[in-house]
Amino acid sequence: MLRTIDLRGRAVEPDDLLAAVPRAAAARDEALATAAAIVADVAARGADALREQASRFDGVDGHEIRVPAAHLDEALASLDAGVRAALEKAIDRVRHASAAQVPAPIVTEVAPGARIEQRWRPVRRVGVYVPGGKAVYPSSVVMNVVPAQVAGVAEVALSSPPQRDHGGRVHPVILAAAKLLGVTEVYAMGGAGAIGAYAHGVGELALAPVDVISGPGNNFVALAKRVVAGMVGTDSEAGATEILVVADESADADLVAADLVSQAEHDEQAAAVLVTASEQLARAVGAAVEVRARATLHADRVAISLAGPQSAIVLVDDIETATAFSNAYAPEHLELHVSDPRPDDFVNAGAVFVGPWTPVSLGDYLAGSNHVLPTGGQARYAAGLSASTFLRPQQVITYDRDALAAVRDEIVTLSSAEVLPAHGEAVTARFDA
Ligand code: HSO
Ligand code: ZN
Repeated sequence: MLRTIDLRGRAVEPDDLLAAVPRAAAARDEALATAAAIVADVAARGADALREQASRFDGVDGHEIRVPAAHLDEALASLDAGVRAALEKAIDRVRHASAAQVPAPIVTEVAPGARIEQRWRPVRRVGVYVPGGKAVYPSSVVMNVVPAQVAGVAEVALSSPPQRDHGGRVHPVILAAAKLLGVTEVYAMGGAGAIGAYAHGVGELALAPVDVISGPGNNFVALAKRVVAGMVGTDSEAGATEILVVADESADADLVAADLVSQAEHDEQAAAVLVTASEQLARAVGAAVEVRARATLHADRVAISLAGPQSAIVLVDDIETATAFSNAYAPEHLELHVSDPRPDDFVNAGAVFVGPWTPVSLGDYLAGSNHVLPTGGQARYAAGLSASTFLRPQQVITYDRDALAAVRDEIVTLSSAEVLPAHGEAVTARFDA
């Protein structure tokens, strides 16, 4: 089901490679207009708009949008003990890694008495979005909330769509994970409307506007984040999952196949790509994928994802071409199954998984790294979620008299050149007395 594209023996440009495995069509203008209308409706009509949207999109009527504390307590009390223990281990590891990644303040003395300090300031209030459509991801609660807490964010709110099968409540495992992390401001709202609510606030729900919205979501959620981007900070877009494996003849074909199938199970639009110079490995992976894809629980979804134009086995001449391909493609997840892995060469990837003992699904749950990563080629310029998503570098400047005197003339010269003499006068005034 995974087609093979043979690009060996010819000079290939990155654009040719990208055309060989095109990603699912980019968001259409029409969807952007719909997302904008939903956001505007929430801005204008608040909770009434959210109730209507829940009825229309989630098939839920008359639910409580603001989740009562008792529902969170109940959910945590009935959480399976094994799931709780696994979540706690994931929380520990993500917290450990995220805390170590918070940058320290840096003081630079650019001249005697001239001091610039850069400090990392957390935003005050964050709205986390956790999807609840095709699958429910309590692991995404961990991946969003923990870095925000570690960054020092004072208020973290969480929202997820109301579930018809759960009497209009948020999925109980999502509620339990929130409670486990001490998040008590939770809303049963989903899609673009939830993003609008976070950006504009909803008086009736006592939902104050947030400073940053984070979390993955469907196309409408991603587009709604673009709509509100001028008002609030947002994380990078995490859309349909992608895995790109670069492998050589040393790779275990069955493990490569297992990892490709693992990400294909997320979504029909998910992309699973193997790039290799080994024809033998390509054949072996193709066969192993066939076996695993048929046997797995979500075989239907996996088959669509693997048969789609976005998934393929790509044969190239050498590891250099494979590297160039990966850098042009900028995958969300990159796995290196080669005898001499060189992760430093792979500059554009949301996260890099090195060697046979580091599958993407480890990173999805327990590695301690974050699984909310840029998709759709955004890894060329965007980063995955981390404490930095919720931190801003701020410069604190302190000059003493002599340090200012030492640059007084240059300031006057530049202010005259810009015909902004009052700028220069603000400096000379300090020495006139
Ligand atoms: N692979 C997904 C994250 C996830 N997997 C959550 C399982 N649960 C996107 O990186
Ligand atoms: Zn996954």
